[in-house]
Amino acid sequence: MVREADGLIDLRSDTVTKPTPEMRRAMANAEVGDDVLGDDPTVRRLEEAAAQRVGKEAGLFVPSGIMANLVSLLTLTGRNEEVIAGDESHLYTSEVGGLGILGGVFLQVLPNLPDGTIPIERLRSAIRSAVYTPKTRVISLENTHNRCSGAVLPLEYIHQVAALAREKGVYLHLDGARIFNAAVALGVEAAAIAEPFDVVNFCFSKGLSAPVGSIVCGSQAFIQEARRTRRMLGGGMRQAGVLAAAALVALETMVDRLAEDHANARLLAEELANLSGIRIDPTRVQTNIVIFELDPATGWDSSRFQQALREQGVLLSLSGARLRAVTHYGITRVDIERALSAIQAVLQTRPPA
Ligand code: TLP
Repeated sequence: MVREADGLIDLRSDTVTKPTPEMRRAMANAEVGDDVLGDDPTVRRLEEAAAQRVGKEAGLFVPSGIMANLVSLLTLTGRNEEVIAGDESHLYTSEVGGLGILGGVFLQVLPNLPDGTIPIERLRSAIRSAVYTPKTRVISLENTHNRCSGAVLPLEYIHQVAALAREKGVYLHLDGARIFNAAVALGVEAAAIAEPFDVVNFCFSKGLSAPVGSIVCGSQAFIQEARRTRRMLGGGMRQAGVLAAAALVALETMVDRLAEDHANARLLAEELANLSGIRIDPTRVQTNIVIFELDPATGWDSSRFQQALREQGVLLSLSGARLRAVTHYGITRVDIERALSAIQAVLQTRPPA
């Protein structure tokens, strides 16, 4: 990525990534048509390639990760039914309660452990169908788990949840916004992670660096219904091939390099652990998300610290009351070293009165 003129080191999110030169060329040259009428050949190619990549029959291109979750879950549920998800899930913490507002669908939240899982027995006892409760229709997992420091769910755990879902007759959904980070960390194909899920979403616009777009993947019959849901949400896009072209390049060229982001995140986490005033368990950092806290003895709270670092040219985001740094395309090892020096410099000062 071309360094911005202001030289900022932007670790707020992997969503800040800009399209690569190859993506821009593909966008300029994309063959397009009206995708709502089924006429865009580039979108069709993307949907097939993406579905194949996660081992599903079909895919549906949508504008965002949030719409991918909405399309998936509104298609799998009806009014007065419910989705079970973790209390740290993006679905629960960051999507404005859309399932309830738009679909009359209840979200039953269970505590996430720090590794992003929810214990199987806790899930088992939460599934319900009594006449006086909403009926559980879906269990939704997140992998990697954003607010759990980008944790990767163990494959064995996913299979245990899938066995429970099958036994109880509920669907299994994956918010796999960063599924390729999980795949690269585990050294497996994304299809191996996706296999036990009925429906899988992932994003092109995060670590894969495409400008816009996410995908919903599942069976042919499911995607046919999901297309109606997308239309209801106003998510049908016309000459969307210009976006799909970038997403295709993302899928083809940007997956393997995620290992670099993981190495940079690990370096950042290990060095942060050596700084007094920072609280972090670096062994939790498996992918590209580093979440840490400040020792109250430093006198800093996270939002003032974030502001002070911004003045040093380093941008972090907040994850609840904690600070978050996300590594991505365009962030180098040297940037990480510079960010660490800036963090150290701020820690050596006291916040202004
Ligand atoms: N996450 C964003 C913010 O909203 C926090 C980020 O910077 O990490 N699922 C997961 C697991 C996500 O992390 C996100 C975005 C989404 C869904 C939503 O994707 P978009 O922003 O494309 O709607």
